[in-house]
Amino acid sequence: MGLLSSLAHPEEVVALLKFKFGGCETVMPKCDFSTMPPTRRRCYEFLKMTSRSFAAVIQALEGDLRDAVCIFYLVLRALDTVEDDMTIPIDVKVPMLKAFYTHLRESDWRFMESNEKDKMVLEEFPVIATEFQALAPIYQTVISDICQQMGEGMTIYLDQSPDSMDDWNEYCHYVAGLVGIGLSRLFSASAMEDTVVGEDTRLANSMGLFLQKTNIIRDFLEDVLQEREFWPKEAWGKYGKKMLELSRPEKRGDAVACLNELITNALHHIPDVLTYMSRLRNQSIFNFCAIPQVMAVATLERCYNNPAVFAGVVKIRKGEAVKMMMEATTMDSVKAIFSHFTTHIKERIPPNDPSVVTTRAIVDRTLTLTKVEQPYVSTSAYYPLYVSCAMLMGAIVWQYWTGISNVVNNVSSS
Ligand code: D61
Ligand code: MG
Repeated sequence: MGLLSSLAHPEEVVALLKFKFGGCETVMPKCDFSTMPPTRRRCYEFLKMTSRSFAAVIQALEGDLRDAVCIFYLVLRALDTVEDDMTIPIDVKVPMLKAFYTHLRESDWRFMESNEKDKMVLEEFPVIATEFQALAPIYQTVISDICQQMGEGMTIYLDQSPDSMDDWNEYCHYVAGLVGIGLSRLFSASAMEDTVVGEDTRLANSMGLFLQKTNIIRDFLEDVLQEREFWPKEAWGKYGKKMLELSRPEKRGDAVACLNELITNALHHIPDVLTYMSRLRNQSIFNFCAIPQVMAVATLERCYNNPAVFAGVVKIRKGEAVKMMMEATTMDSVKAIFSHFTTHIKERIPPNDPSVVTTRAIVDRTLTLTKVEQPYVSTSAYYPLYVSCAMLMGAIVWQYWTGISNVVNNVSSS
């Protein structure tokens, strides 16, 4: 959503101006590329080219963890670019995904037949492999292990969509839960976080599932129009024979009921997400983990009970995103943001929605877990101020206008 949409939310305009004029250096210190070997600098260029949402938070990580997470991202993005490429035949794709991790220890493997937007990470894979081999052995082990497991898992869902809710959890585990588990092992291996962070795989998995389910819910139309079906049949099968039917205007009621059911399912990961983040001790790691999570809950609120999901991709405003990015730096402010958007969902639960009881239960549980002193301030709290400012502005403009018209009248009458 463009910048203009934030004009009606002055506190977002303030955040955008702060962001524009370097107010987020504390949250997102820029890293200096001048001293880096060319292959490493090229990897950070790949990162900026392939990830809108993770590039800045990865670059803000401290110590040798930053390079490890950057390479981890590029290796998995390269693997995913093979998975997503609908022009690669399945009988070629399956062995490619299963053997992908072996290329990390080679010096010249590359793939030149991709038609995907991120194909550069496959065409210049030797650059990524070189930087992988320069990482500390413990980081190499984690990245290679996760890449192997994800490649295996991706082959299971190449020619079938998730059927049951358990299948949905399993698919999201392979493509995102494993990322959370790998990152947590990297955090502990860097000694910047306790060993429990890397050992508690259930919480780490939930961090990934909350993000991936949010993406799958939001990207319904974009995906279904490319015949990519990631919504579980157990949910949409109640309303039609084909997932695409949900996009028909005459099916909007059913579609929104299915949407609310999946959002309700995703909200059940919030207690784990909050527990996971409450264990983090390093500020740069906390910001890195918290920012994608608060963006996700804001996106779920925007999608909840919203028929626009079936007419296009619903996004949160740029100003809203920047405001949250600069505020999601403590557990209390993260809880306040989760509480804010959960309250908005609660206010919009339709009494006749099939998931009403389950939605109310998880919403109330989340509101209990996110009780904090300082609420997350959004537009509504500033209304009185805005109204008086608007009136003042109006008065000034009116004065100015009547002044001009008097002069004009005088001139024209003279
Ligand atoms: C803390 C901080 C970040 C976390 C986390 C915990 C747990 C999980 C994740 C990030 C991953 C969240 C994935 C959500 C976005 N979905 C995708 O990118 C899908 O591809 C998944 C397979 C490749 C995963 C690549 C990845 C993503 C983020 C990372 C990372 C690796 C490594 C380190 C840090 C962040 C989606 O791809 C969209 C696309 O093709 O553009 C798909 O194909 O389903
Ligand atoms: Mg994919």
